[in-house]
Formats: sequence, C-alpha cells, structure tokens
Amino acid sequence: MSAATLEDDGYCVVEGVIDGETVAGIRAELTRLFDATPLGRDDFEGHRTRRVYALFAKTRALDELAVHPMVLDALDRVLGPAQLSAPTAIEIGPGERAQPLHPDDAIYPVPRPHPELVVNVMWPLDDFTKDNGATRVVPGSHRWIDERPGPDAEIVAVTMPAGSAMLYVGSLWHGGGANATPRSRVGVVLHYAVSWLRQVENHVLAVPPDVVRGLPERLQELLGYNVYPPFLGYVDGRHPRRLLGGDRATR
Ligand SMILES: O=C(O)CCC(=O)C(=O)O
Repeated sequence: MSAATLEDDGYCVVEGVIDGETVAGIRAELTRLFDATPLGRDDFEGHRTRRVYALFAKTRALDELAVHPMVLDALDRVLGPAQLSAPTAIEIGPGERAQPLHPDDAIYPVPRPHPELVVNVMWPLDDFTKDNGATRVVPGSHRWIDERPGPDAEIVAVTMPAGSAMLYVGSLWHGGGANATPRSRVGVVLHYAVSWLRQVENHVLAVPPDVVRGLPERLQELLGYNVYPPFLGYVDGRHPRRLLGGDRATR
C-alpha cells in the first residue's frame, strides 16, 4: 500500500495485485480490442486515445478483476451496495495531451459535499510513468466543495508498476496524463457506483443476456441484475436475476 490512503488522500495504490503472466494475457486481449476501436472524439476521450466500452460484452479477460476480493471489500466499506458503472479500457497513444482534470461523480447532479457515490479501480497493464500518461490526481481534492484545481494545485502523477491497482474515489479531481513516449499506455478503469444510481453505461443492454448467464453470480449482480434493498430495480415485481433463469431466482 502506498503512503497515500483512500480516506485521507482520495486514492491509494496497492502493488503486486496481479502477476506478470496475467497482466500480459489481459494486455494482449485488449490489444485485439483496441485494434478494432476508433480514436476518441473530444478532449475528454482524447484524440490519440482509444477507449473500449461495453467491456463485459467483448472480453472475459476482466471478469476476475471486477470481483477481486480486495475491490469488493473496498466497495463495501466506501459505498455499501455497489454496481459496475463505467468500466473502460483506455489506451493513451503517443503524443496524447493530458486529459482535463475532473471528478467522476460530477456526472450526477448531486451538490458537494455528499457521501461517496463512486469508487474507481485503475488496473495498469503497463508500468505507469510520468512520461507515458500515468493518471494525475490532486491529493485531498475529494474534500473540496466549490474549489477547482488552479495553476498552483498540487498534481501528482501516480506512477506504479503494471499489476498494481489504484483505487480512487469519484469526488477526487484527476485525469489521464500526457503520453510523451513512443509507446501506448494501457490501463483499465473499473468504475463502480452505489447501486441506487443509474449506471453510466447501461450494461443490461450492452451485455447480451446469453453472455450474462455464463458469468459468476457476483458479476451478474454488478452488471445490474440485482436490487438495491428492498426492491429498487425489480422487474415485474421480482428480482431481476429471474430473467437469467437458474435456481437462485427469488422474490
Ligand atoms: O486514463 C486515465 O489515467 C484516467 C482516465 C479518466 O480519468 C477518465 O477517463 O475519466
């Protein structure tokens, strides 16, 4: 665990969460997906950056990361009942400029301060360096109310080896870095939100039900086949897992 902590700084890094062979396998699989993905459309997505959306419809390489026990434990502690919201694979290409800093939860019209709504896990599949576009964060900015990062803001490039996990809360100001190297920088952001909010990406439509049927139950729940207690998200008055068949169909 790095010196930064999720509570005090709004982010933290845990090194050595996945081994080199797993990293290489996921990176190779994502390279196949990036090759079929257009460049970004604006300054936020990046003009030399590719983003793969609908990830859980396109690959099985990230299933274990999505339900990693360390992640589920952090979600329980920070958010309570949670769901996958905007999982995205990001390849920052050579020559890309830094992404504008932003807090991810600004997409929701909820005034600050508020309880945390979002937790992100960035899984670097390359070593993240200052030069290749390591995610930049403004430590402690998750506590800001109306402030925005000005020219004097402390901005930290979160350097870490591939196989680490960086957790950061949705209220933290952050953004992808500039890539001044000749090689792309690949990372996967698994973005989770409290399960009483609308998911940023609609996974129930994005991931075909036949694919969802083959997934571990916890991942099915995280994709949206779940209720926020007691019954937010029911389908025809019943638990949405009934749509997937199987024996655990209740309520
Ligand atoms: O690629 C990164 O390092 C961060 C990307 C990001 O913050 C975003 O797209 O919201």
